[in-house]
Amino acid sequence: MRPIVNRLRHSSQLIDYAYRGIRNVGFANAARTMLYKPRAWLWERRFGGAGSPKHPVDAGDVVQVDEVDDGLMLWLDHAVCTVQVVTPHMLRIRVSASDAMPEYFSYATLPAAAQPTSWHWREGDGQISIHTDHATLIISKSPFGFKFKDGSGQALGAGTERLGWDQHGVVFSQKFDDGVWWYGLGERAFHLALERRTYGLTTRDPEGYAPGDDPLYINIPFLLGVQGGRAFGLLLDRMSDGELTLRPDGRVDYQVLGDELRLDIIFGPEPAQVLARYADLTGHASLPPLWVLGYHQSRWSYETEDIVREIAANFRQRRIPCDAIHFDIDYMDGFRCFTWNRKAFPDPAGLIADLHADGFKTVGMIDPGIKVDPNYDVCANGVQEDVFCKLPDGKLFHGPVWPGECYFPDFTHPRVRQWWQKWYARLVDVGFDGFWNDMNEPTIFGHATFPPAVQHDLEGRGAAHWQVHAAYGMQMVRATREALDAIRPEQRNWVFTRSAYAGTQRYASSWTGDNRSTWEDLRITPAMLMNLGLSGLAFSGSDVGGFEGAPTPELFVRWLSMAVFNPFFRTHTVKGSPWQEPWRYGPEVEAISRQYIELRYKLLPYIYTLFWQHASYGAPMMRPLFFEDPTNEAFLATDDQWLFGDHLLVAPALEENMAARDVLLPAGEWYDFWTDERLAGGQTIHRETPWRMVPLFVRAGTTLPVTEVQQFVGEKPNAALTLELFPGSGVSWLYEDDGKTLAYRSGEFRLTRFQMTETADGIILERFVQGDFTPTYTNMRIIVHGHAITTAFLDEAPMNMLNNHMQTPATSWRRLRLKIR
Ligand code: MIG
Repeated sequence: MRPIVNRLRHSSQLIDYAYRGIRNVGFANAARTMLYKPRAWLWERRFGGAGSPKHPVDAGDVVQVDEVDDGLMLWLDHAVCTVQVVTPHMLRIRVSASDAMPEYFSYATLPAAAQPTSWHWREGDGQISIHTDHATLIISKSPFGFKFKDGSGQALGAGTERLGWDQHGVVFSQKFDDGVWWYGLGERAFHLALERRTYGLTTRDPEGYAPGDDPLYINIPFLLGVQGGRAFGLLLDRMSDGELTLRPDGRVDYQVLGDELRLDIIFGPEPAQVLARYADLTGHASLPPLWVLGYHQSRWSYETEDIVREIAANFRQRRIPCDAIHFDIDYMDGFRCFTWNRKAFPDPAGLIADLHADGFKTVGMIDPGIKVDPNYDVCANGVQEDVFCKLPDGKLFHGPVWPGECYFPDFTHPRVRQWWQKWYARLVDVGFDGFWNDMNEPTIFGHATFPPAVQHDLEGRGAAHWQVHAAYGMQMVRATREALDAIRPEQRNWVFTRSAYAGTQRYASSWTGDNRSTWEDLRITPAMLMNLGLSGLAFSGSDVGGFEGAPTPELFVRWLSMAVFNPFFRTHTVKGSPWQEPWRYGPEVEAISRQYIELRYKLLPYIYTLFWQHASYGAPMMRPLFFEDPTNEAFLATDDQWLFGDHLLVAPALEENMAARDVLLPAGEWYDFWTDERLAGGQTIHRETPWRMVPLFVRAGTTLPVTEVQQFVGEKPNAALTLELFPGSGVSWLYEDDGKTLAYRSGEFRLTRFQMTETADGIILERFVQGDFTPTYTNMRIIVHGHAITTAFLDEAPMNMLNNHMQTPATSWRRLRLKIR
């Protein structure tokens, strides 16, 4: 219901969009798009559709059980099943409608995730049970079905209600507890706690979306469940299209094309533990270069060299920090990837060199479609080297996108990923620093994708497109990332993607695509980003100000101040919309935007540490309140505030004309970031929400590392690091390295643990350092919040404190003792 209502409400906008769409794609492409539909229909008639149609059948009973290395092999009436003990906290169940279990292959999971684990099994009473120290699986033999118990013995629902096959592939119904809270499932334009409804499992370009539209660009079939305060995870690792329904009674109905049900279950009980294990299973994100955490400015498109220069100059003249300018598709020559429109950009290398000299990094877009044009070298060479996807009759598949008819590289082929490298080398030579991969759902104009029968290599195994659909975008960004890593092996490379499948965090970060400049879109954004984070793809952001349409000054300010506390911080907007840079809304909004962007830059040491934590432990940077207490029902449902790392709580205004709002403070004590007021946690407080002061709170006991504002990362060597102390007891971390190379992997990093202890008359701060990296600064500034200091001792030497500020003579100190009033 909701999407339709939304659609109607915004129908004038949509008509406008459609009209602009035709104008943007051109009439020739509009015609090609119309012609693609019947072509696709003919192909489907000739080569078949998705899936392997089956007479409806159920798995049946267990006929025989064999123990194998790391689990059991079960023979069923109409299927085979394997149970693999992956780790003490992780089990993998595979059920296939075939005579023998097919070879295990997954783009999502890492083989190294399996650990030698002690386990045992028993048979009796019509049941088979498998136990590790932290997980139990109980299989009923007649009919076949299973249920789980976690480490505490808590049963996760009543078990399987149906497992079989029909014309849609696998059908599976599992009864979980009706009290389970569900999260994750990748990119969903819904609230954080997933509502009971059906979700599409596919990757798709919605061509603009509203809250409630589903599915979107990313398909991560991973659910995080919380039952009785204990968390578990379910990965339904299938790349083909499917559907998942969360029913009010706790039942989960799942259907997916193909023969195999594959379910990896991960136990916690802490949500953070599930996420850490999920990262071990599907891969950890790597540390991005530090500049990527600065502010990015984009639009579709900054169309000429002069415009790009003017945008860049404005940031510097107006002293609004900015690290990156994005080049959307119009920099290309007729949308041919790896070329330049020489009229608009006569000297790209010169332009980028000047931008570099001014401290800007540049990010260029690349789409998967390669224009069918024999005079275009990428196309000609690709045909010659046989890199493009084909139909079963051996003919090259082509379909219309921006450049007109396009061929598409088969990124599931290692040789094709290799081929991709030489073209990226060109753009790297011209100077692009980062890359942006779009349209990789893969999208064909006219709400279409590849026909199901298009052939893929799938690492030498061979597959039809419908079997790997969700991983096409992932393999594209994998190819891009591997290309960059081969071209610039000493650097950290960064690419971000619109489409993704489980495990994509190994290669790329993402953004939430074509949202709209509306309050309801802003309202849903933190929830979208948090659920992405609970699906392993935490490094993401939204188009600040909204993509489709134009934000009011108020909406722009609110969006920007919200996005300071998102992992990826970029403004972007659609073609034809008004300018959307921070100075377009008058001097007040400009000043406030500057203040928020400066706050982002001040917080970079803290934010960078969050990324290190994410890369190391899989914990998302934006954490739902229930990470504090998964038994708290209010926390389980809250998505208009979140924890940004261990120490900051942000509760932005996400509604129009909002003058004040309620804030849930988790247990413990908190400081108001703006006023230094010390507040008891475990209560709801009311806070005013002026444009300049997004409600922001710091946990008592925090040592918050901040740096001076720079106009871009690395503008000048940091002269000092500031430690902002919020008295209380607690541990804080600071991770530092050179921010750009891979030297940290051989020990060139510095990890500091700050242990703050509140005593009867003050606080003691101890500092423990590990690693070889030497930062550029030679002393530290210390600022104490919320309390007046009477005396200070640094390594027992008395120090002067002026207005709660002091400067350490060196960085080598170990212990700071403060008496406070
Ligand atoms: O069909 O490259 O989501 O960010 O500006 C639209 C043009 C293609 C969609 C992306 C958007 C980008 C736009 N792209």
